[in-house]
Amino acid sequence: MQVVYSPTHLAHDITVETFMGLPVPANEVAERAEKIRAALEADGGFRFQGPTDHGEPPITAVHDPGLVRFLEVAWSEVRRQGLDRSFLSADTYPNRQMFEGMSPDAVTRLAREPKHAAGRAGYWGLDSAAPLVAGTYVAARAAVDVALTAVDLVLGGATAAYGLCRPPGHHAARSMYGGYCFFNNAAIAAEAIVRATGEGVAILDVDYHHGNGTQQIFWRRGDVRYVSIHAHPDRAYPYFLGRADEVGEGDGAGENLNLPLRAGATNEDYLAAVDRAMEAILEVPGAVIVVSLGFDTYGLDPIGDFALTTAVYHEVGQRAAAAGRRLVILQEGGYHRPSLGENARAWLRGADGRAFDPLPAVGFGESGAVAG
Ligand code: Q9C
Ligand code: ZN
Repeated sequence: MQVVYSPTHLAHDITVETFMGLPVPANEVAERAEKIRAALEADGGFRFQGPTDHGEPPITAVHDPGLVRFLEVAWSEVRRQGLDRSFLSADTYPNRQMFEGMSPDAVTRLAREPKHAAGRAGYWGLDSAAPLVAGTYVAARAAVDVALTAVDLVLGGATAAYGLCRPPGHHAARSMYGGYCFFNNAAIAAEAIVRATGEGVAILDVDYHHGNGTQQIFWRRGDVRYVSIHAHPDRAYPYFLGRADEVGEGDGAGENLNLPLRAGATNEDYLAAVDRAMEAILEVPGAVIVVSLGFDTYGLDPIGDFALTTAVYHEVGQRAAAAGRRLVILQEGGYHRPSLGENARAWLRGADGRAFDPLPAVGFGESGAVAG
């Protein structure tokens, strides 16, 4: 399988995030992508290439140009405004209730992008867990190019391609960043495929978290079906979206499928959900599936509560490929650094129809890791 990777992700050099107001060691760190790269290189069965520059139009095809401009200038604004910080995180968010009782006209007039960087970050941001640093914008742009280069490979005839995107993307909505995500790599990829082929696309999101951004972007679209397996929002980020009754509206009615799972979900629970998801994907025409691939479903993940093992990733990769459609596989989350490389190898070898044997040197005592 072809892998697209760019070292530019290293510029998004994050060490701290905040969780419920407290600074904590960052989860979405550069080491994640480097672990995956090292494991795929050691495997020997993957061919690496860099991304090609696709410019801004594919991004503004799904995102508000205002979001792009904010992310581009945010760090220079932090400096220009003399803010003594190593990262930008919002101070104030425009809670909907701030404008309660005001007419839609008044809200449009008053709820505008503020001047102060701490307010601008709140205007465009969802949460305080996505710190923005000096190199965030170039890294997020490179992640988009990685995704679009994987699209090019698949539209050029490859059965599957893997984009090692970092930062991830599926929490980023049309006009909002958040959840470690800045641009929605998977949504940008899906939209590029629709525009290039004139065909519908299905998105399979197997990150532990609900991809609220991808759901929002395609909510009213009849040509992009979004199917997600994730932790129930009653107990997990992004809290406000991800329930089974969110099915889309207008042309998109029935095109959104959320499969929320309980805490402690097992390999068996998970594979049952994967089968439902693939069934829904095969109902709609289209030659390509975009996969939002997260490994925060792993049993040892520090922010997830599922119980999946490495063996199940190999199986999920196989079942995704069994649809007989071409796969654009894009990296989302996954925060247990020691297992990321092996889990990615297992998934991608499964998608390639190859057996998976753990690399003994990097195993860490998990039973049941051998499959196929
Ligand atoms: N205690 C992705 O997996 N909240 N984003 C973390 C940790 C934000 C996850 C709370 C989680 C965002 C792409
Ligand atoms: Zn996640």
